Amino acid sequence: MELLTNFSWVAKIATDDYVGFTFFVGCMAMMAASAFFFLSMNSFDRKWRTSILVSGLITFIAAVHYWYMRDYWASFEESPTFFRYVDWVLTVPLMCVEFFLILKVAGAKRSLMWRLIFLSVVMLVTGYFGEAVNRDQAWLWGLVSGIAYFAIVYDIWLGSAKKLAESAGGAVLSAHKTLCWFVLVGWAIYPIGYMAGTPGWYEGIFSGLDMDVIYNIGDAVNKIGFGLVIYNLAVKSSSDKA
Ligand SMILES: *C/C=C(C)/C=C/C=C(C)/C=C/C1=C(C)CCCC1(C)C
Repeated sequence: MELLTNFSWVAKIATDDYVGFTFFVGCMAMMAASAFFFLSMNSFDRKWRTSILVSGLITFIAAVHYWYMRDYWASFEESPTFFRYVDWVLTVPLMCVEFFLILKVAGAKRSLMWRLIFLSVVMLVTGYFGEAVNRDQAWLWGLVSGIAYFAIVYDIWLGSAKKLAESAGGAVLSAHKTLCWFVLVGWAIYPIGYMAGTPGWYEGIFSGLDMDVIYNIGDAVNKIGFGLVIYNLAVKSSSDKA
């Protein structure tokens, strides 16, 4: 009986537990966004359905991982680094696929998609090594990760993806531009979280910031934001024709 009364399926979240709070709210937000994207999918022109489906998959995969991360944090009060990076390694390549999908109308090739996917995987695997495996050298892993990140930024802002977006013009070009801003500014939140949570010469600059809170804010902004940009593109280009 003792055991039964002390055992509970839900953990308390203290009022000052910002990590626990943002895991909880993040989980709910990702679930709601997924329902929104999945349910709106069929009201659009065929050519946008895959893009909206992928938006929903991104937030859905995140919702499932947030469910586990919320629990992990509640049980151990430790960063759920492993779940975090599994989530990212599935969802960030899908965000790269979104660039390819919207640029397909301008003749984007699969090679663009694979290049962005490859760079994003390099960025994340090296980040994982710095955060979880070889923390003493976190700055070095972070640097390599950052180079891969800049290669992505270059490709979409100035490289081949940019040229395709320009030839597509109109709503596709403006959606592409907004996604570019998400990658440049929204994704830059992550290296700040990384520096707040790993040892290195940069220690102290971001002290007072909590790595998990920063990552959780970044995920909500970027994953749901990306999806809404695509949603908006589908709305615009469907009403253009009507
Ligand atoms: C939904 C999840 C997203 C959009 C995650 C993005 C993650 C990054 C852009 C991470 C970047 C990193 C660096 C550029 C250097 C330090 C290590 C990372 C992995 C935090």
